[in-house]
Amino acid sequence: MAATTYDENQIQILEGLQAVRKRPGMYIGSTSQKGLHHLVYEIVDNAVDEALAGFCNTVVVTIHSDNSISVLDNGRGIPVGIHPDKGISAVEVVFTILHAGGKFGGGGYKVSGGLHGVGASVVNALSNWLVVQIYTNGKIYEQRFAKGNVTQDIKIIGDTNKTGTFVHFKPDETIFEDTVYEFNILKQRFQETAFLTKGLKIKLIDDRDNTKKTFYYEGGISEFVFHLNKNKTAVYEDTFYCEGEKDDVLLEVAFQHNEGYNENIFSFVNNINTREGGTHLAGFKNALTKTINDYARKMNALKETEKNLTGEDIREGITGIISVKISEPQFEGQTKTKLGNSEVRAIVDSIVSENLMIFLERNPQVAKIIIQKSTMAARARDAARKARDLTRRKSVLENSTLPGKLADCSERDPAKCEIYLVEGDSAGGSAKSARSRQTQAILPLRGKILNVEKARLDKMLASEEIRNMITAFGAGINEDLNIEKLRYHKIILMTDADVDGAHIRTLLLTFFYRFYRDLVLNGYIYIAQPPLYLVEKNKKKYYAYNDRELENILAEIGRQGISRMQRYKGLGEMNPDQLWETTMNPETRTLVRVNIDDAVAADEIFTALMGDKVEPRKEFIKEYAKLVTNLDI
Ligand code: TTJ
Repeated sequence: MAATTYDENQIQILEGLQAVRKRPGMYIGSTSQKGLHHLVYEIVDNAVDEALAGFCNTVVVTIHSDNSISVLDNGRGIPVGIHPDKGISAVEVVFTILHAGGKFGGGGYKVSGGLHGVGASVVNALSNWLVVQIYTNGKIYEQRFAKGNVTQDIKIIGDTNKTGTFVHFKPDETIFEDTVYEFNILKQRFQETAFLTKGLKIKLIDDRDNTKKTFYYEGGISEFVFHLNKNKTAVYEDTFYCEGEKDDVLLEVAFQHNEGYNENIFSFVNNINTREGGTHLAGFKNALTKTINDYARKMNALKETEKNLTGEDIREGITGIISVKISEPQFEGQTKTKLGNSEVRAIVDSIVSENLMIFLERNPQVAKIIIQKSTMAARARDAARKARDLTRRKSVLENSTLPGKLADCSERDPAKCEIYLVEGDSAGGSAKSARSRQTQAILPLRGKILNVEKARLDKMLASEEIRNMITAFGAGINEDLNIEKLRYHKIILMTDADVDGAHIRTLLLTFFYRFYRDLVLNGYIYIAQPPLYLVEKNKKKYYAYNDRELENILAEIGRQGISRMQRYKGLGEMNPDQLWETTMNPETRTLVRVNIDDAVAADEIFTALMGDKVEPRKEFIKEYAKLVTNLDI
């Protein structure tokens, strides 16, 4: 009887993992670089869970020379005994049954887990080989797999006085398009995880070039806020921090204001970045507005006749983190990164309200600064509103007269319309003659368009380039944004393939991230991919979009008899026909859709480059020169 059950289970397991290998994208999003890195997060998240449960304080992630990955923790170790239902070891269950992670052990939260949170079995299925070792009961246990199949049953291979789990795997190169790990991508993620899991040490080792980084933050998200504000000038020293728990919702909040005008609040649920916010963020915002106003009234900083400070004014220049851990998160929204659990709102609201009032009473200096800053923001906003109502508002946000520079398309269905934002008038001219008039609109942008870092929205509206974009899009901006009115469902950035082009693209992405975030989340923003090289041989033209492609083309057609080889410096060097053929023709072009992570990266680069501190700018340019070019997506 037991044997029959085992067989049936075996068949189910094989079918399950086979399904993963057949449609990997369904389980890890994609098989590109992103999916490849996702495998590491899936494994590390298990160790982080053990840390959150309080049994582990160190995780070591190693990128080996062959681009295999190992993850070691010092937790209790995955149970090595036979699983009661399945008749196989718990280790084997974890690595061969879909969604098995955290199903046993009971108690505690299964809180982490990436966007997909699919578990170690998916990593196993997509690996050429995987070795797991468990250090427990004085012994080292080991089991091996290949493409998800057991190749060595669990066995004792030695003695140890440690406890922990070690997993070493090599992603299957027949499944992943890219099998080279990037240190900086993993570094970014694990630094964030370390900030969100205070007291956990995450060590990242790159054996390919002996790079090492260790992330450990005793102060957790307080240090995260400090880190985010490091290129800015804080207006008070003590970061607000609180933690609390109610009805199985764990909460941590930290914030600090800086001299700038932007609101930068990052929210997380179970260590997952909830880019679209949700009930936890709403609860926090409500508590902040209410408590600051209550305090200001109590202290007579707001007179009876004066109006309340608005949330927007209070959040001007704020940098904050809100992190909740809940056992059954419901994710909603365009990118499934919006927390939907309604009970969380009131819990966050009450914990923050209570702690913030205590903080303000203990730190009257800080309270005073926040109130003053908010009052100034309110005045500036009021003045701007009045000016705008009189002059610009109508013309900019409600006016339907399209900008003179815009060559609009004739189609009226936004779903079929695209607008190219083109760097420079000359490339703009080429694009205008090249385009398909029915569906493609062209808006040329001149020079460096704006400095959104230092400007409030009202000041930005003074820029003609900005006003032209807003009017052309036809959907308002920021809080007034109405996506239904958007005139184009593809907004395509087309800039030169040089440093200036990269800069303008960064500026535009930052602009969209800050003022048109919903368009980014909806996937309406794209980046055109003009070719980098033209090779001509026997009157035939070949275009290469990167160096590798150029090599491939040269290898294929041979280097003899080439009549022309050109490296394009700007779009202006292409005639309209070439521009159409290579970059604008919907049948043949490639567009890269901008995702929210690209926009966040642009915003970070931009803050460092344009913020008010000089030193970080120098540092940044040195350290991240490479990244700026990488952002050329
Ligand atoms: C489960 O409940 C009993 C004690 O051990 C718990 C557990 O599974 N702990 C655990 C799992 N610690 N570390 C892991 C783990 C670490 C890595 C790197 C990979 C995987 C799949 C699990």
